[in-house]
Amino acid sequence: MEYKNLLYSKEENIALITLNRPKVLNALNLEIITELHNLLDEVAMDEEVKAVIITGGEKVFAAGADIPFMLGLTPTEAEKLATAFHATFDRIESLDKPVIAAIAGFALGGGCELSLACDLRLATEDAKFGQPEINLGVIPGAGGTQRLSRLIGVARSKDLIYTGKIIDAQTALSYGLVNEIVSNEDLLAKAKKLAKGLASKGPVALAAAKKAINYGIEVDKYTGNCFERQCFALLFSTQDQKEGMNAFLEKRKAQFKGN
Ligand code: DAK
Repeated sequence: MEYKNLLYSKEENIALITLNRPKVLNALNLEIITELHNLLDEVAMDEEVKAVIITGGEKVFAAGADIPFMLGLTPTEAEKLATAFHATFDRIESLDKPVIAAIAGFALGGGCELSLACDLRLATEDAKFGQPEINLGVIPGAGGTQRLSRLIGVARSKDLIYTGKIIDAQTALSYGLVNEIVSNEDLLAKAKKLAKGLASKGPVALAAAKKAINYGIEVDKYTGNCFERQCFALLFSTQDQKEGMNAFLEKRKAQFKGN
């Protein structure tokens, strides 16, 4: 499928999705969000793909939702837009493959929220994060109030969302908002290396780990632990479990097949 606002390529088992609206710093409108959703559906069905990278390229991740696009929305239209954003970001979370956000430059507003839906975040030294919606008279509308507070805690989320302040990569790292800081030149190479490492793991076990963490954090610990046990038990029906444990005993690298 052709995408107007996205670049898409596959390298071995890795899917690389690049936001491609450079003139507006990859601002997110309904069209790019819908395209991203469709592409994620495509990636979900592609058995060759074992890990996904979402990036905005070398200069900017995304400067937020498209402000001119939002300006004249009625509440009903805003709700429709919010539903589309939520559906796309939920699709990242429900994708049974790990998704890495490779972030250079600004990840603001909806751009920061997009990164929050990903499993892991790599950021360049010059990356900047924030939820500046308050300065536009609104609040984060694509899951930011929920995902940010789950990831970095309520106090820091309130600080970012109430003040609209922008933080640098080091601060984001200290908050646990990003997993690692890398140099600008290394961003894509590091993201690919990480993705390839994940692609070599058992895909069924990785998908189970993602589900157990993502669903488990939404429920009480007892329910989460019950769910974890079921995911764990189910993995004993896979060839990958036999392969992983036999490989350990035979002192060789496991060759997982995803079944
Ligand atoms: N939307 C549209 N265009 C944008 C944009 C944005 N968010 N951010 C930048 N641009 C455009 C600029 O207008 C400019 O276009 P031209 O003037 O050249 O035509 C071009 O990108 C380059 O930007 P600048 O000239 O401003 O570049 P600078 O390097 O000087 O500044 C900046 C970079 C990122 C600091 C600045 O552009 C900026 O402050 N941008 C806005 C950041 C922001 O406020 N982001 C939050 C947007 S609100 C919802 C879903 C989601 C959300 C809300 C509701 N529902 C569906 C209901 C989320 C809301 C947001 O994300």
